[in-house]
Amino acid sequence: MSEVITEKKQTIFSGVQPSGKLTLGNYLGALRNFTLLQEDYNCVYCVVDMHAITVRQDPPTLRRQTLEVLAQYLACGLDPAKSTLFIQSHVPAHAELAWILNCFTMFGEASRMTQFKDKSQRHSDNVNVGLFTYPVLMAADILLYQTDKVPVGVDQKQHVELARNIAQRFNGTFSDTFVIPEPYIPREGAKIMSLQDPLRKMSKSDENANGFILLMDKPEDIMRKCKRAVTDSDTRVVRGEGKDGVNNLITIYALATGKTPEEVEAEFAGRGYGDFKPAVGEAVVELLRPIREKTEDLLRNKDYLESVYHEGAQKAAYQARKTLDKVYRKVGFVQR
Ligand code: ATP
Ligand code: LTN
Repeated sequence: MSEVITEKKQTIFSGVQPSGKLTLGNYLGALRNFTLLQEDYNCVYCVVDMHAITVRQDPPTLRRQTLEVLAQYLACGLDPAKSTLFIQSHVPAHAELAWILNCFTMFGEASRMTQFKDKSQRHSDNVNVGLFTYPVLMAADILLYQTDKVPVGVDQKQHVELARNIAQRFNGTFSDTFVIPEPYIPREGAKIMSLQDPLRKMSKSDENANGFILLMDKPEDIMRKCKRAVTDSDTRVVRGEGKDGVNNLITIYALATGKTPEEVEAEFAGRGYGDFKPAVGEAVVELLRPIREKTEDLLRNKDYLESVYHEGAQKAAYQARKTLDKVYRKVGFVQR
């Protein structure tokens, strides 16, 4: 008797905050991989608006940015027929599971999260409890979908590890309930650095707009920012210690053109930064052009966006509810 073995696809979950405009760092560290993964995995991607309000947001702006992130998911190639795309606040199970997981997270381990330490320094006038329990909500996001892999930039690795610890603690206390997730961090592009301060990560909340490139930046702005990028007093386009600015530009150029860093070094051998920086600019302009144009188109079609997030929330809620029901039973809540 012949037997067809169909392996169950593994599940991927990730999210992006609508806390500003997306940068080239968000794209190369996260969104680009979301798209690559959707062919081989069961993918669930969320716009995490509930995470965004851990720092003050202007409500109309938050609403607009939430749709912008969804449009950018689609513009980067995510296909609602293949991946589940939704808005976090539309699926109440996220908040519900987060509460339970709060009771399985130790105060000490939450206190060690470096993002909390950074953000509470940067927003010292608003160190709210939500900012502190942010990683627990993130664990709920991940664990609700029985996620195997979480594609993120390297700055989120510690949060995924916390989600693993919480899942293991819960499974150990009761019995196997959650799949233990793993971070999925790209080899290249996991931490794109600021163009103005290459020792800091490129961040959309940087006060200096020359430090980041936005997916929606106009070509002339991208060219200007690349030409002004901070490099070093050496002139060679090679990677090396202390050449953080150049290392970063080589990574960006390599990812934008599909070349390896070695090929980039060979291409610019004997040529200086005066040639290299505009070439990086042009490569980024071409990489982002179709994404920007597609996003602009989609944002003119609110009905379509609405149909995507409605359908996505329905699919997500079904999966999430299955896990939440199991959790409620295990902790001893009376069935409704
Ligand atoms: P902020 O910059 O305001 O702190 P953020 O960009 O880190 O916010 P998100 O928008 O939620 O926060 O991040 C979405 C994804 O992009 C995450 O997976 C994160 O790891 C990744 N990411 C963010 N910045 C970079 C970067 N500079 N390089 C690579 N990946 C990044
Ligand atoms: N904290 C993440 C955003 C995020 C996320 C998630 C990423 C919220 N929930 C679940 C992966 C999986 C950030 O990038 N700042």
